[in-house]
Amino acid sequence: MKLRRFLAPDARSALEQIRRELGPDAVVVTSRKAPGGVEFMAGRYDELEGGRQETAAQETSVSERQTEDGGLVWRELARLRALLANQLAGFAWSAEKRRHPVRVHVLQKMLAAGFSPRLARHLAAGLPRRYSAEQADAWMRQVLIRNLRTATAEDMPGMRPGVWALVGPTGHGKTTTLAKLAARAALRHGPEKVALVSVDAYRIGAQAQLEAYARMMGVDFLGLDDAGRLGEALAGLKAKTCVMVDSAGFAPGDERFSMQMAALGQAGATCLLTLAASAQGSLAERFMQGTPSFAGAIITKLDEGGLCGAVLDCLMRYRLELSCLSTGQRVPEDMHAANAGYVIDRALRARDSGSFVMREEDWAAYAGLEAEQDALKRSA
Ligand SMILES: Nc1nc2c(ncn2[C@@H]2O[C@H](COP(=O)(O)OP(=O)(O)O)[C@@H](O)[C@H]2O)c(=O)[nH]1
Ligand SMILES: [Mg+2]
Repeated sequence: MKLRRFLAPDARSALEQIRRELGPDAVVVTSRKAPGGVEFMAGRYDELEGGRQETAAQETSVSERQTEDGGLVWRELARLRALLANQLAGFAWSAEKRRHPVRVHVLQKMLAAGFSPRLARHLAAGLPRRYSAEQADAWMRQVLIRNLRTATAEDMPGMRPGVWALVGPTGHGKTTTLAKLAARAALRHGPEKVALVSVDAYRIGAQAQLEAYARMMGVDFLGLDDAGRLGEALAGLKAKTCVMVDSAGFAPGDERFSMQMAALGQAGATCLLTLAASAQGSLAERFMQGTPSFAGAIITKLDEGGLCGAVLDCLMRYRLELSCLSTGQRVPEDMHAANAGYVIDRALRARDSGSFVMREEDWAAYAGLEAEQDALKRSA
């Protein structure tokens, strides 16, 4: 590894000089006071890694104790590199804010609405130059709307013949939404042509709740104790135009969820992931990464406020179609066709409150922590 010496009047200008000359991958190995300011010894990280490989090649000839010490040194260097990345990111954030205030405005607005840093950075980087903040807002809105795939009112679950199943985590509104969709299906096809089926044998009272809805609508109800029996049950429901299936709620990694999905798929059901608007991005993403067989997604509880950017972000990145929207508990009223403009405006207007609002000084710290974590991950 080649080390270079940097002398500057203070630490800040030394770090800026290092970044300018060695790039963002620089590692500071030592720093000390020197006549005329501070002296830093720094090198490039890739050269450091070269050094690490050399060490690995020589590993057979060194004692165990030396290897341990070597590990400590590399870990310490990785930590230093992460700290440096943090400081530089803080400077870079302030510089970016001075140089491209509108780009930073876009980034902040998207992050504040709950969109992922990945999508926010991507959009901010693509912002046309010389846009005012107002132009940037309109551009961002349009890009988001264009990238959200939505079903038409005619494509809402239950409008066309078929077997429709709502799946997802517990408590996000599957049963309530299914009842609303079944009510619409009964209006469209006639109540005698619609059946409500529940395969949720986990939650006490889940089937009774759906059965009560079925009675009110005058549609047939069938309760199964296992999704695996849906196929044979459907054989007895051939006369129905629409069969609406309620399922048990599970966490994304739960193998019972995968088994239920497999059984629903085998029975030919069209499965729609049902998520509350304020679901965390990590929850939505884990469902989408784990199960590629969703035909679309339904967003519920839009009336509850909260940030819906994260769910929309996942729909966009995983190219999953938004099927319809639920905006309240009333059956069947609070149900709407998917509308990209409406949900994107809602997402962009939503704000955290109290201690969760990012203040101006938090942003630089946020940028620094992100950079620090990235650096640590890369060194691991
Ligand atoms: N505010 C609001 N509450 C809803 C909405 N959809 C469902 N709920 C309520 O959320 C709770 C859980 O709903 P449920 O349908 O049982 O969820 P499931 O466990 O996924 O079947 C119930 O109290 C519902 O009334 C909605 O769009 N808005
Ligand atoms: Mg339920």
